[in-house]
Amino acid sequence: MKATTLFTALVLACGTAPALAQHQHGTASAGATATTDGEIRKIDPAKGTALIKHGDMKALGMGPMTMSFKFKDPKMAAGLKDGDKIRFTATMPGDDLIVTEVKKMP
Ligand SMILES: [Cu+2]
Repeated sequence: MKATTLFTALVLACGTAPALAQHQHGTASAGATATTDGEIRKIDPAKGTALIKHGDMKALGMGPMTMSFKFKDPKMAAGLKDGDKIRFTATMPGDDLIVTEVKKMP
């Protein structure tokens, strides 16, 4: 019975791992992209960056959170402003999250 108890403990330990891993940004495989809904919290058109509250991005190893993204082309930030609802695609070639496509939602 001791072995069963240990097994159960291991299963429980593994079961909690995904929740702890939610804010790690190192689990995406090369070339992975994720498309999700988001809301622009703070956009910086000059730098081509934006703080975005985003939904699930499982392919990039992330749950919903608010974080900073870089636009692939700073021109993509044109026409977007704080508070805008968007649908966007991002990839993570290195340490930075890069927005490759963005569409403003009505
Ligand atoms: Cu994130």
